[in-house]
Amino acid sequence: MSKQTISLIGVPTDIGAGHRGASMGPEAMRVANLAAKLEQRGLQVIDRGNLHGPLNPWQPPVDGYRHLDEVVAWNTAVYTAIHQELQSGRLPIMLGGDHCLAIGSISAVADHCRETGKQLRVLWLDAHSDFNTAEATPSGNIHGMPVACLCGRGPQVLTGIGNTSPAITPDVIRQIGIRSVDYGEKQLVREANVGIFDMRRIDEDGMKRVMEQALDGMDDNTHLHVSFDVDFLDPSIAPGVGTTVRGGPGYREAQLCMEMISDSGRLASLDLVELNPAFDRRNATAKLAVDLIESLFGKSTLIR
Ligand code: 6HN
Ligand code: MN
Ligand code: MN
Ligand code: MN
Repeated sequence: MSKQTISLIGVPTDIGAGHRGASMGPEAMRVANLAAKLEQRGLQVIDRGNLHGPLNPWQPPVDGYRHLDEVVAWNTAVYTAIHQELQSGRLPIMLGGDHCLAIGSISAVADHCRETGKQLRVLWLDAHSDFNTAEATPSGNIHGMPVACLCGRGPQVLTGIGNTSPAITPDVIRQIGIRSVDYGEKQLVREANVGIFDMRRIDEDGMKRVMEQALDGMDDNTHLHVSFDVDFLDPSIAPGVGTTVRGGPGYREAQLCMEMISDSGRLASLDLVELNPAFDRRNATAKLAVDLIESLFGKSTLIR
C-alpha cells in the first residue's frame, strides 16, 4: 500500500469569531511542528500554505450575522481547496481559523462523498453545538452557526456553498463534549435530532462507551470527518482558545477519544479550529493539539 498523503491547508482568519486571534492558528500549528510529527509517523505531508481572503473589518452584526460577506468569501475558498485535495486522493487537514470555516470544509467533504458513493460520518468535537441561527444567536458570530448552516438552516449564501444544499443531514453528525448550548439553540438541536454526547453523558458512561456509540455503524465505505474545535478540551490543559468552557475532557480522556478514532481506520479529513495563540501560553495549546493529532494518526500510548 502506498503511503497516505496528508495536505495541510492554513486558513488564517477569525472572521466568524467573537475574539480576534484565531487567524494566527495555522502558523502556531506549524511552529509546534505538526508536519514533522506526522512525517515521523510514516505519513507523507504536503503543506499547501495559507488560503487568502478578506481582512476582519470588526463590525457589529447585520440582520443577525456578523461579517456575512467575508465569511462567504473565506468558506468559498475553503470549499474549493478541500474539494481539490480530496479529489486528488489526499487527506486534508484544515488548519483554522475559527469554526465558521467548517461550512466550506464539510460541504466539500459531503460533495466528495456523493461523487464517490461514500457514506459520511461527522464527529464534531466541541464544547458548543454550533447550531445557532440568526434568530437564536446571542452574538451574531457565525462560528456559532456552522452545523445549522450545513444542515440547511441559515442564509442561502452559506447553505448553498458546494453542489448540494443542504450539504448534510443531521443523522450523519455525532457531537462529543458539548457543555454550552444557548437557549434557542437547544430547541433547534432537539428539533433537528442531532446526535449529542454531552459532558454529562461522558461523566456517566465514560469516554470509551461514548466513542463506541459515536463510531458505531461505520464500515469500509465510511468517510469519517473530524471537526476538532480546541475548546472541546478542558481549559486547564488548553487555554489557547477564545471561548473556553470549564468542565471539558482532560488529557487522558482526549487521548482515548483520538485513539479510538484512529483505531476505526476511517479518518479521511480533519478540521483543527479555534486555536487562538493570543490566549495561549508559550504555544502549549498548539503543542497539545499536535500531540492529539499524532494520536489521531495512530501514535498509541498503549503498551501491548
Ligand atoms: N465555537 N454559542 C455561542 C455563540 O455565540 O453562538 C458561542 C459559539 C462558539 C463557537 O466555539 O466554534
Ligand atoms: Mn465550534
Ligand atoms: Mn464537486
Ligand atoms: Mn466551541
